[in-house]
Amino acid sequence: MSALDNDTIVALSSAPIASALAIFRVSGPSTKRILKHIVGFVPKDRVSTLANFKSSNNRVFDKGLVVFFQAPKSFTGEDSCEFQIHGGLGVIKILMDTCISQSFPGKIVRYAEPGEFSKRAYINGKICLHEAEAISDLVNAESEEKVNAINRIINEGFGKDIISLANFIIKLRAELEAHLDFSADETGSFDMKNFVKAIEKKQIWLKRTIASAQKGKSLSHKLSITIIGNANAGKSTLLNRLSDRNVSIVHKDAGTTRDIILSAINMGNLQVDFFDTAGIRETTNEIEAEGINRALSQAKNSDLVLFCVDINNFNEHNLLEAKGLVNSVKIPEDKVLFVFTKLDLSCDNKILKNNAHFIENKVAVSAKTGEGILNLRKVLLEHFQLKDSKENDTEIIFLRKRSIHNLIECELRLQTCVENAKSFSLDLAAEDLRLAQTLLLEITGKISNEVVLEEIFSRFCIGK
Ligand SMILES: Nc1nc2c(ncn2[C@@H]2O[C@H](COP(=O)(O)OP(=O)(O)O)[C@@H](O)[C@H]2O)c(=O)[nH]1
Ligand SMILES: [Mg+2]
Repeated sequence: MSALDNDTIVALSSAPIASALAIFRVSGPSTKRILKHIVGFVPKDRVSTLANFKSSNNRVFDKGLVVFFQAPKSFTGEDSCEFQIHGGLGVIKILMDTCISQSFPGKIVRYAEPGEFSKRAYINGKICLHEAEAISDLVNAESEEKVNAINRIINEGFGKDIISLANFIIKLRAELEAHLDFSADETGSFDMKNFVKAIEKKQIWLKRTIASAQKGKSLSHKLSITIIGNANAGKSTLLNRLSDRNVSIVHKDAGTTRDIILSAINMGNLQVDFFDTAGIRETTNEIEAEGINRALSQAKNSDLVLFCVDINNFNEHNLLEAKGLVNSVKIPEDKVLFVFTKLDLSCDNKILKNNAHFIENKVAVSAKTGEGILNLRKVLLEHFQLKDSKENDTEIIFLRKRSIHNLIECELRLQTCVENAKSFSLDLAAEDLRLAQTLLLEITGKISNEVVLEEIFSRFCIGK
C-alpha cells in the first residue's frame, strides 16, 4: 500500500454476517465506471438514490440505495460511493465479485486492506493521523464514556490546538535563531523573561492535556479484576453479588471453585471482566493446586486484584501471610485491594478498626446482605479514576499511547528549553524547540514515517 497507489478499493464496511442491510464501500478512480456498470448511471453527487443493481452477467441481483461522492468531497478525498444492499452473504458476494470484475490492467479494482480508506483520507489531507486513529477507536469503543472521550479528540479542536502550539513553537524558534545568527544590534537583546513566560503558559496547557489523556487510559481496554483469597473467604458469593446473578457455585465446603469463572459486569459505563478463582490454601489435590496456580497467574495479568479476607478470621498474621503471597507472585501492592468479607457475621467493626493501620487499600462488605457493595463499586471506579456519574468525565480524552508519549516528551523538551534559556544557552534552547515541534507534528502526522503508518493502519478494520 503506497502513497501513489492508483487502485480502486472495495470493501464491506458492515459486519460480514447475514443481516437486514449491509454497507459496501468503493473508493478510487474506477468508481464511476463501477457505478455505470452496476447501477447503469452515475447518481447525482451526494444524493441517496434508489436503484436496481446488476451483476457482471447483467442480472439484477438486488435493489437498494447508492450514494456517489465526487472527489475531493468524500471521506477519502477520491471519487467514492457507498451501496446500501440487503445483507445476505450471497448478495454481498455478487456485489463484491461484480466490482472486482471491473478490474483492468492499469485500472485495478481490488479488495481494500485494513484501514486503507482511512489511510487514503490521511494521505489526501482529509484527516490528521490522530483523527484517523480516533475514528478507528470509535469503531471499537464499547462504552459511552469512551465514545465521549474519543469525540473530544475528533470534534473539540484537539488537532487545531496541537497545530497552533506547533506554530507557536516555530515562531519562537525563528526568533531564537535570529538571535543566534545576527548580532544584538540587529535583533535587539534576548528577552529571556518573556520567552520563558510564554513557554510556561504552554506547559500548563500541555500538562492539563496529558492529565486528561492519562485518565482516558483506563478506557483503552476492557478492565480486568481478579478475585483471590483464602478458601471460603466468600469470593464466589462476592462475584455473584457484583454480577446480580448466580455465576459461580457457592458452598460451605472449602475448595469449591477450581476453574476460573468470568463475569462481564457493567460499571458506570465501563465494561469490566471479573474473574472468580480457586481459594488459596495448602493442598495435596493436584486439580485444586492447578486451580490455585491459575488463580495467581490470572491475578498477575489483571488490572486490579481483590484480595478477599473473612473479617471474622482476620488477624495480623493472616494479613502478613496474604501480603507475602501477593509479593511472592510479584503483584504490585497498589494493584491489590483488600476486601473484608462477611461483615454481617462480625458483631462489631473493632477488628477492622484495630487493624486499620496495617492496610491502606481496604473495604469491607457483606456479599450476603449487600452491605458495602455500593462503596466497593465506588472505590473501584475511583481506583480507575472514573466516576459513576457522568458529571465529571468532561475532561477525559482518549488518545493512543504514541500521542500521549509525544505530549509528555514535548512537555519535557519545553522544560529543558526553559532551563537552557534561563542560562542563556540559546543554541540548546533552539534545539529543544525543534524537537518539541517534531513531537507535536508526529501526533497529527504532518511528519510521518512509512513504517509507523503501516503499523498504525494495519490495525484498523477492513472497510474503514
Ligand atoms: N454470612 C455470610 N456468609 C457468607 C458471605 N459470603 C459467603 N458466605 C458463605 O461462606 C461460604 C463460602 O462462600 P463462597 O462464596 O463459596 O467462598 P469462596 O470459597 O471464597 O468462593 C458459603 O457458605 C457462603 O454462603 C457473607 O457475606 N455473609
Ligand atoms: Mg468459590
